[in-house]
Amino acid sequence: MAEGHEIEPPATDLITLTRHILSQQYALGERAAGDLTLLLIAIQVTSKYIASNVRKARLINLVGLAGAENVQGEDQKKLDVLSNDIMVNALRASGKVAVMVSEEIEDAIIVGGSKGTYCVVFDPLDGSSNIDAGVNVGTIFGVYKVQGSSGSVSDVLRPGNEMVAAGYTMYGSSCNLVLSTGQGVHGFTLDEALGEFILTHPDITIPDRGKIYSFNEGNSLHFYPPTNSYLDSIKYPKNGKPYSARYIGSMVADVHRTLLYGGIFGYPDDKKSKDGKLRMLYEAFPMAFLTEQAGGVATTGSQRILDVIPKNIHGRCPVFLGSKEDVEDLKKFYADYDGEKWGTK
Ligand code: AHM
Ligand code: MG
Repeated sequence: MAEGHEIEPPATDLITLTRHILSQQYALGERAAGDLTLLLIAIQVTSKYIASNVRKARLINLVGLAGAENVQGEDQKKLDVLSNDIMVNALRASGKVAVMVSEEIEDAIIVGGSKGTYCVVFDPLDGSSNIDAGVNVGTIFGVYKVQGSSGSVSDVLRPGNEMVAAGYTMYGSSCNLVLSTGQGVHGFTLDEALGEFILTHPDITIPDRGKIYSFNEGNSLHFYPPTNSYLDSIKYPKNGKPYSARYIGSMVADVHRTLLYGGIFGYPDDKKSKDGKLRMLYEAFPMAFLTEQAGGVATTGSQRILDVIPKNIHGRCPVFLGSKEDVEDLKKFYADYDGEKWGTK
């Protein structure tokens, strides 16, 4: 074989997701009962099962509408409904969950008789508009610890900075699970032959500055002045090269790229959507948690996302997240912005 083309022997010490989660539990010593470990393992199984259905969707008649609307008044896709049921059943069966909130279900699910001490908020299949085209979609989740002796909705009406874990699974050309339990961000890739998530992206760190912006600029007619002025500043820079645009329309995919390559992802509030589009509990908070853990910044424009206190379980907030320097630049446009002058406050 020509020099430089030797095939590397396979690694003999794979770090699986289960091993990683267990090692984090062991590091806490006797303080850790292992409940979070079991909960995260349940989420891991749901991800494999949803991944398998997403991959086969076109072949097993899982594309298209389910014939119902969710609480947001959006048409549910068959895969939305299936993914939701997979998550609810697995989390309930784990015995570790007292409260669940799903994008697809109007009310919080209080798990009766549960001795579980955790609450899980999730979007079972985010990016539904991309499902039927086979474009990346994902599951987003966040975990809170129950505060009292039994779970109630107040346990999830808490800021994202109180989450104990957050992550997402992206169903794309590969299936990637990205997780943080507050000790950095670690990415795993599903090895389908082994049926295991393998650590492929240890300690993900967002570059301090990127070259990519990711906004749905089709909405710019409705954007407020600071959003458009910021976008102009990176498209028509006084010095240097303009930023590249990349927008998939699946938050999981757009945030995944932002974590790896840097840059800024934004879904602003605008004249049509006073709080933006993305839901706080199961979209904005988990992604803000991951972003900060990876060394980036996540803001509504005027406030740290993780400090926002949700008023209801499906509440929304504006989202700007990514590389520290890029998001700090955007924040300056918001700091200078006089909403009253523009008739927007
Ligand atoms: P969904 O939960 O109904 O899938 O909506 C959330 C998605 C996000 O993944 C994505 O960032 C955003 O909606 C895209 O919205 P738009 O199509 O308005 O650009
Ligand atoms: Mg969603």
